[in-house]
Amino acid sequence: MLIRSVELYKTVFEPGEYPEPKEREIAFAGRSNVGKSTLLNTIFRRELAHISSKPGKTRSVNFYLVNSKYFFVDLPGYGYAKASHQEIKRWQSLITDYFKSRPNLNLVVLLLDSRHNLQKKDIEMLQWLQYYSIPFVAVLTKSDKLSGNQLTKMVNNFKKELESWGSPPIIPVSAKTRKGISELLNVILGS
Ligand SMILES: Nc1nc2c(ncn2[C@@H]2O[C@H](COP(=O)(O)OP(=O)(O)O)[C@@H](O)[C@H]2O)c(=O)[nH]1
Ligand SMILES: [Mg+2]
Repeated sequence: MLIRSVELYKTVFEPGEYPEPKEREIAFAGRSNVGKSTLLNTIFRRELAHISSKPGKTRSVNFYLVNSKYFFVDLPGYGYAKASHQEIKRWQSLITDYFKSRPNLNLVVLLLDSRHNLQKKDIEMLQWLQYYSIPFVAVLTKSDKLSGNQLTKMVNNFKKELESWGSPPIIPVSAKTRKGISELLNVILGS
């Protein structure tokens, strides 16, 4: 899949305020600071997604219109250590409301840091994906920070950990080297 055009179509702060669905919708989810904005900018080849110096700041659902017919949706990052109880509640209602409301959502790209094993908050997200029966692919971010051997080891670890979650495709990526980007786009197109 080639990205021919992309625009930030709508930013949503409250549950329910979503745009009319397009042909297909792909959502990007992951812990705060996992590299979600950087990955989106790398996919788009444009600095559209805001890379925050203050983690946990983005509390909106951003709809990017790609090639005039797909929505790529940037979900708010989770697991920010300093988030208040109220912020976490708000985040949960945004995400669950989003998962419930989007008929054309057919894939979630779940970002995981290639250097760490699954975290508690990632498991929570996996439970939601399972509960709402949403297919997903696991993307291992910042793979340039690992040596070849370390990365192979982590991919195998994730493979084992994700067996009980339906053995999704696992794609190591790097925004620095563009490793895995075209493979990810092919998976998205094939979804
Ligand atoms: N080395 C490396 N750093 C990355 C990569 N992707 C993101 N980062 C860095 O990780 C930090 C968090 O990235 P950001 O995209 O803001 O994360 P977000 O909170 O998930 O949107 C930033 O300092 C990025 O420069 C990558 O592929 N390689
Ligand atoms: Mg971000």
